[in-house]
Amino acid sequence: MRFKKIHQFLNTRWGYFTLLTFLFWLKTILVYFIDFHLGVKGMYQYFVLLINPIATTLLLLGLALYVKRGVPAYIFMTLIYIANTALLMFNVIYYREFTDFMTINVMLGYSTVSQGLSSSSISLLKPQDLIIVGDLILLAIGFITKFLKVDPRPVPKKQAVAMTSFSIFMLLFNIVLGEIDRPQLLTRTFDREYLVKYLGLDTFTVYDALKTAKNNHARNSAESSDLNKILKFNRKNYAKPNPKMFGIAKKKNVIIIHLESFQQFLINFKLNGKEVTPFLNSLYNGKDFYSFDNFFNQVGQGKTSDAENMMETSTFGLPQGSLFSALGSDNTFEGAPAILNQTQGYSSAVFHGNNGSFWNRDNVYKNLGYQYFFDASYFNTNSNNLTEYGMKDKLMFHDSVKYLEHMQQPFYVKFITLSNHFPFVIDQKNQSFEPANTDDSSVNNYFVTAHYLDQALQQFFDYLKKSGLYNNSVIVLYGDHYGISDTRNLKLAPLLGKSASTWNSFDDAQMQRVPLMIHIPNDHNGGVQHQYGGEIDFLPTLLHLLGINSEKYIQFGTDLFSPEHNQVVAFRNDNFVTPKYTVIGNTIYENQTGQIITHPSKEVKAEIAKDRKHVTEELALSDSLNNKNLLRYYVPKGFKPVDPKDFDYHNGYAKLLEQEQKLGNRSDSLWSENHDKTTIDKYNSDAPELQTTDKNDKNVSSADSAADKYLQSLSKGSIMSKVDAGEGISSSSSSK
Ligand code: GP9
Ligand code: MN
Repeated sequence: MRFKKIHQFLNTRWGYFTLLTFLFWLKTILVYFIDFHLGVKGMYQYFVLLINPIATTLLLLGLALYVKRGVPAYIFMTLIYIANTALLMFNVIYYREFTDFMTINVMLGYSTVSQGLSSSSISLLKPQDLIIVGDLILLAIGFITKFLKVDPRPVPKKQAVAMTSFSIFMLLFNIVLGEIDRPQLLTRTFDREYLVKYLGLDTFTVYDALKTAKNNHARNSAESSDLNKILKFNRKNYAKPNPKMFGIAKKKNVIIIHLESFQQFLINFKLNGKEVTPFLNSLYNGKDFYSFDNFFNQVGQGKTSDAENMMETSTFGLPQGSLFSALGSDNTFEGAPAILNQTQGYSSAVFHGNNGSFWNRDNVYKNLGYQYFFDASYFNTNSNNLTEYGMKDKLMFHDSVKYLEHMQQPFYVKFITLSNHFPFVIDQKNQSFEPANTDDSSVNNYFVTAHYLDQALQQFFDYLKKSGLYNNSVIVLYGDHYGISDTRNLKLAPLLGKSASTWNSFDDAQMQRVPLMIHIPNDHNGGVQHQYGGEIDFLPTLLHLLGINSEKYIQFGTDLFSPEHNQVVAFRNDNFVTPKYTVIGNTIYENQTGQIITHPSKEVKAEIAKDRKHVTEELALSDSLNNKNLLRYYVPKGFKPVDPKDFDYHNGYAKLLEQEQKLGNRSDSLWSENHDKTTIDKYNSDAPELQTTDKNDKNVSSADSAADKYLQSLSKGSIMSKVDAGEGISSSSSSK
């Protein structure tokens, strides 16, 4: 009886609509769990995941409810269903290869960074894919056997409109749920994975299409006069190198260490009489580092990614969102790794314990010219080793050595830490600092994770010294942006000896200072530098230290060591700081007193007006450069535009070994210098996870096993014997 009723319902239009909606929901959810790794945590996220395919499915299939005639309505609805199934299927296959979702540019074949699906993709099909397409066959059988029949009665228009309205409501509800868990999900677009996790594949695809259309529009409006304005500004803005510093680190390795959420106030700061970061303090107070105490972060919503962009391209992030996410896949960059490679033959790599797709790094790094990207997939990511955003810092540094020691020198490498990230949690066994005692737990714990990072750095530096890298490398430490937000500064104020009641925007602006510390090998003339500057100034500074003139590149910052260095520091919201003043909107504060200048003199007014003009101009020109992708029209003399297709971040480890092998005794890696032996024994780490690593842990060997397979495919016996001899590719993986 019951079955009959259901059968009858299925043979109505609403019945067919319900059936297709249910089937699509079901297979999407199965795919979420079987094929995608969406990092879903907790009940709330599971709930959002379970409902996220519903709204768009109702909306799309609901379009067919407006078609009056029976057969066309069924055909239309089924075609929508097939198209949506195809989108799901292609994404599953694409994900197997790239651990990422297909963007519109990839689908249309316009993407310069990653290929779409090719004929070889067929080999990526798995039997379980029947879940995705099997129902189409069943539906066909249903109609052929007349189990399913076309209902000729049209759906009343009112009902169709009601369904459309309901699905739009659902969609908005879904977006709100996503935004609650991950504020600014749509404006900042951290990661495609997040968009799919919260909003579903369809919404992600539509969102991506809209974004792509907007970008294309901006690009198409580019004119050559736009570039001329920028070139003019660039010429005027250029600060020539300080002859005392130019080239003093020529051909040395460059090791960049990105200190997550690390603010300058932590340096030399004592909490309850104890230094939070004793190791960094020792570097800061010594002469081996040039340390800047008036260096500001200038990030916008793109946070870490904005900092990376400014540090390595000397152009600003965008006024909204993240440049890496929004434009990074397709823009032309003239980034540090490419410049160093082309001028002085540097190799390059990034080490970071999070998924490669976060902030779209897996694509952007190719455009920056990075040869290797060792992301989470290269590390042992068993849950014990992870904290909120990925591998704990102590482990990331330690486990990177395995790859680092095979890099050809000179190298330009970047380590991106992440343990000191909001909400600043680290497991009990890694806590060795008393938290603060305010009523805000993230403020309290900030000191605990900062201390952990400090210890991680100490252990890494100890290795750098023992392995000889310290004396052979420029080492740069910088904080990317604030850890304590403006609103939380009120809680922090008393710890800094200030009162929350008098705390104001001037104080917030001063808190944007972050460390910049530069070690130049065999130079002991460092110490604290007081000139004002920001992240945008780093690249020209570095290039000059390495003996590369920055003049021909389009850069918005200037060399911090140059006597001509411009000390006006722009924030992304047009506010700015100079050595004398802090300007927030129309309010001018005097830095020395923190007081508002209510009646500025003519001279002060003129000075501020000039600085303001500089700030608005550089931000606007940088935006025009990036939004219109103007660097594609500007090729500095001798610079070869980067072709992202030259880079593929799979099998990085094996590729390093292969190259080392090929170079033979011309190899300049640390491993080769160390008589073909590892240097990891020089690394002393107190990380509890390293003492207890389970040798049988399957994840341990994921990178090894990939390397292993790759090497086997090259069938170079000699490399294999080298790998087997000492590289620690576990026997379990090499037997695969
Ligand atoms: C994640 C990390 C954090 O990979 O770099 O980025 P953030 O949230 O600081 O921008
Ligand atoms: Mn960050």
